[in-house]
Amino acid sequence: MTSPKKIVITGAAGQDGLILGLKLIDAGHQVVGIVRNADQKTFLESYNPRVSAEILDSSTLISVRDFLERIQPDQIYHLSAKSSVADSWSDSENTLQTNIFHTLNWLNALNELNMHSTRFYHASSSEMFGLPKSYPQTEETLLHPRSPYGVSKVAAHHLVVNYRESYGQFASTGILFNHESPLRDIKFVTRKISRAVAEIARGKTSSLTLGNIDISRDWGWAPDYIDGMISILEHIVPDDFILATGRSHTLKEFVATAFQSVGIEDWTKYLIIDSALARPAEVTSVVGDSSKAQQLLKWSPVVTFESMVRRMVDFDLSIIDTGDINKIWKPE
Ligand code: GDR
Repeated sequence: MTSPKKIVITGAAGQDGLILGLKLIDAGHQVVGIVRNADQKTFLESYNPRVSAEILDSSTLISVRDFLERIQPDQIYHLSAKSSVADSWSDSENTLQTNIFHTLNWLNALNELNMHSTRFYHASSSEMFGLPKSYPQTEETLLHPRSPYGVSKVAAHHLVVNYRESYGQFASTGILFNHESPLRDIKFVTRKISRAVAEIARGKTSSLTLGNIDISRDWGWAPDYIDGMISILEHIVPDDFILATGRSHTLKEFVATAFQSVGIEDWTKYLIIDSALARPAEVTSVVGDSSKAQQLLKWSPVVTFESMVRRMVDFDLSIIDTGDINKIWKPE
């Protein structure tokens, strides 16, 4: 075990923040979880009472600076972001403001306070590759984002690298491909599917409406990726790492696997395609090469695609079967 540290998580009430908080507390660390509002604070406190939840507005440098001066953390996982790619066209200004300038405030505050050895992790994204020039994508692949969200992540990613190179900030990035769990919100497609399939299996609904099902993604199991994030920040030097499974599946395959997990083979009759759900520009196909993380961090994903899909559907079935609609998933 590593020595106990004071660790800050921004976006502590999101999927990754919740799982990370549990893992860091289990490892004996002191965790301050930053959230946006009182509802999120109440939620985080009930999910993980051992995390100290705080509301912080990171839109101003002064508020981030004051927070850092008071807390003096050893590590910061900056996960907070406007994370919906689909919403980022209609919410472009907010997406860029939040994802770029809030990240910049953390970097500038650390620099002004001379906290260059405080380890900073940035949640970079496979959405930065967008329309890739080569397959599979590595840390060297040219970036070509396809959404305002993707553009915001490219800018923030480069800022983190730049502050590392300019000021010697211990700043690392994890370029994570899609990673899922039953903590996903239903605005993301995997949970939308697992929820609908469970409802169809129990006769509670009769259809699943999706946009483009020909896209493919490199989907992995979120808790595996959180282990990777921790290894990235524990690595001896700051660096950039892709976390991915190296296998891509179409959305159609995801849907088929979800239906098959409840014994439905003839699933096409439940599917409705609505072109209104298609995006102005699409990330058609991405797949990551995580060789660098495998070699330097000894990281590799454990849970398979089929097992991930089954776990998500099983959890949504358990909500229906127990009638506990407020049930929130926790990793075992
Ligand atoms: P993504 O995740 O955009 O990859 O970003 P999402 O689950 O929203 O979409 C995946 C793909 O599915 C297609 N799709 C649909 N998507 C949604 N949400 N709803 C639908 O009904 C639907 N039908 C088809 C999309 O067009 C898309 O191609 C996620 C987020 O978590 C980001 O924050 C993160 O950076 C990346 O993963 C890696």
